[in-house]
Amino acid sequence: MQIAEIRIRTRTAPDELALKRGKIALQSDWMLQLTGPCKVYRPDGKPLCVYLPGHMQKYADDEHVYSILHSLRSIKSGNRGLAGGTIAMQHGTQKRRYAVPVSTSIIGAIEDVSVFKYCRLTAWTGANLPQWEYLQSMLQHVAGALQTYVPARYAAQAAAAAATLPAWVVPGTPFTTITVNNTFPTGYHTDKGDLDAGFSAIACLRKGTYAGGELCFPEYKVAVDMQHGDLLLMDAHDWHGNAAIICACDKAVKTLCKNCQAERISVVSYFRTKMTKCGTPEEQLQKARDLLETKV
Ligand SMILES: O=C(O)CCC(=O)C(=O)O
Repeated sequence: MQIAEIRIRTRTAPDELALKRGKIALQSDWMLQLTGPCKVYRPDGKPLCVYLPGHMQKYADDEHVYSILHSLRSIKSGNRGLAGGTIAMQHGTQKRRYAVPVSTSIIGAIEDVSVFKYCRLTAWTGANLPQWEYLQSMLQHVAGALQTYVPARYAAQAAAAAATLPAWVVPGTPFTTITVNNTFPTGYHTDKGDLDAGFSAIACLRKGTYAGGELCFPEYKVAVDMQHGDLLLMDAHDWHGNAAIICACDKAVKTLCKNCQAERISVVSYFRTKMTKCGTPEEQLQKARDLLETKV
């Protein structure tokens, strides 16, 4: 594939960027929209993203892949921080901000975060192993693109994967963990917990008709409107977020549209840094049992 190379400039001052934290992207936040295959470099010469239109077409069109990803929409989380967005509520004289539960789920492996003090396959993954295995050829295709187009980042991530017990790595990939988002715009955020030297990958599936949802890098005023089957490889440590999703029935939606069924699924693949430290599944299971016993 012929791929254009673009070097971009910083277009937003740090203080202006800081004001955008958690906010939904606006059309005025970008000056350049990527429309064809390209590799974009930051002013410091490091890769920001690689846009590969249609690279995931075969998998996006696979109805079984779609039905698995679509089924995940019922899992909601209020743990996405800035990415999930917040709503303000008045409590007497005080205004507080609350996280909005959004359709986002983590599949694959995760280290000992939050209340779970042991490494594990996430609940959905453990309960849906055939579906999880079915998704793996798609994830291997994503990994192939990473290796071809961002070889140094792939090598760093593959080294981390090689230093991790195979039980925690998606076979044939340098990914431990996948986030599946369904039809909500992420507020401007940077990703946390994934490998600094690595790169993330976002595959997009679309159903129905909607406008918006562009993914924007506000520091550089660059955006991409991912279509069905597109893949974006990106440095998720740069600020990024989506524009509002306006579906065909003219509503801004934060979940799959109940009227017109417009849907945007994004599948984000990455390596979680702390997974290199996870013991065997048997050790982690014992840790979980020990913790349970101390609580009883
Ligand atoms: O859906 C997208 O385009 C972005 C997803 C994202 O940035 C995230 O899940 O952290």
